[in-house]
Amino acid sequence: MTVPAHDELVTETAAILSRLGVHDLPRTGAGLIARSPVTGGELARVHAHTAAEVADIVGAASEAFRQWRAVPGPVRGQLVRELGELLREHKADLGALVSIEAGKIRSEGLGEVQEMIDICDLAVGQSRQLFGLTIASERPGHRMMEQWHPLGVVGVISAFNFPVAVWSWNAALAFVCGDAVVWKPSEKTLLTALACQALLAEAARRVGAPEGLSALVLGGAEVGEALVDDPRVALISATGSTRMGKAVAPRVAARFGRLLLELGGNNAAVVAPSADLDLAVRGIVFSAAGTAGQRCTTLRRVIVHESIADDLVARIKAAYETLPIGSPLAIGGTPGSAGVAAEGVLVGPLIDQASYEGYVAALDKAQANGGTLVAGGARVLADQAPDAYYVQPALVRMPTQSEIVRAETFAPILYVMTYADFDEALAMHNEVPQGLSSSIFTLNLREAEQFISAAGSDCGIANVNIGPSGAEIGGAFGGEKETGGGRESGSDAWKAYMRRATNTVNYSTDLPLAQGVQFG
Ligand code: UN1
Repeated sequence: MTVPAHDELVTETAAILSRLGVHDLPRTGAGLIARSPVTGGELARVHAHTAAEVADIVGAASEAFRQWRAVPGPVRGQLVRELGELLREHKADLGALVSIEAGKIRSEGLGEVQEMIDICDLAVGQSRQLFGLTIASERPGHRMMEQWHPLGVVGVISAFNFPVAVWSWNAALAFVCGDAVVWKPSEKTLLTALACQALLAEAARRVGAPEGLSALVLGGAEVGEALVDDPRVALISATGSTRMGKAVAPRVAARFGRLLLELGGNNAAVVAPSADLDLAVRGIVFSAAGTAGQRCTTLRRVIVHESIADDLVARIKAAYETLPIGSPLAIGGTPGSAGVAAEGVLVGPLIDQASYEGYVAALDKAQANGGTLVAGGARVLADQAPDAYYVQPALVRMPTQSEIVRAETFAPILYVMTYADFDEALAMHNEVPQGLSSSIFTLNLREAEQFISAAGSDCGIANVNIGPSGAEIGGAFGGEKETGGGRESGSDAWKAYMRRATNTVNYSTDLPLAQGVQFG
């Protein structure tokens, strides 16, 4: 697989950005550096905000919120409808930009934009369904009800690995719920954020939404802290590592702000003796090696019955040994070729050197803990792209679920452990600090139902005969324990972006008090 020449990548990126409404970014000078993991080279420079600028942006967003909350929900939905239309129109370019900046293979870059379109569709419908309840009052001539009101400014902090979809899950719902959004994207994916903001600005212009309703703040920890600490930000929705969550959560809690956390996962698949192994292997390989192991839902642990373990491991190993690794896009030759998928490539690069170092350190530790490397584990293409980090997905058999297995390493490493009885498998499954996604491969109805029951998987997502990654947006997305407890996207996740008011209305001529209290 060939890695494109960096200069051609830079030219293509500038052309794509311009079609998306982002023009003339400098290549040198002050500011934040945008890079591509495909080549490891620099793409452009981007303005870095100061804490004072963040405060001004939040101020403008608060002002926009005051106007926007008075716009009827279904009318607010039109903003998101326009965004969805623009995303459909620009899907090829935005998907290519995701591949360039996050290193995703072509179909996954496009898939991420599709996820944005899907949440826009959902949110537009939701804009007509922002409903509360009517509740029976104990008092005659009284009616009790609840309403959902717009919340305020929502601060969105997102990670590099879903550089555009996670923003859209939050933003699409927040806008229909009547909120303003200030977004701090990962410093590793600045260009995709600029492109989304440009598309949103165009949608806002078309519907006449207030100035400042959607804004970006770009920079490092100082910018993040300014956003997190600002009392005018009603909700912080943060996606990233558990370490990041531990830094953000106490600061927001200290000012009684609301939190929606989507943190680390350590997702497992239990593979039972009755499993359809062909299906299980396909599910496992996609979930573990797809996105180069850089999804929060990536499969990191297989807990397989001892009677089929050797067979399953041999099959995963065979699949791993033929996985095409390389540049996601076949850039080069003809202008405009950035949208062309590199033939057959299924595994793109890691995001950066630190990520590669984490992969190497985890594999060393696993082997020091008695693990056996069965497949993969090496860097490739270093001769062609010395500044990029392409690695073979690694398959490691572990004697026990040791410390390194219990930690989330954001790279393609799959640990395999065995079990003898089903209760042991469930106990091992839940015996990690994280609780995002989970899966079981079995044709045994009792095992399947037990796995998704109250006494089964303790994760926010529990699947049967599907791997743990690749959730649809219609369901609530998120997890328990160190994953942070937040829920985004479908089901009733919209309620996180609104505040609930309970109203009691007395339409009688009397004033009965609740609980039978007599006063005077
Ligand atoms: C993430 O990795 O932060 O379920 C989100 C999935 C995707 C979302 C992943 N729909 O894998």
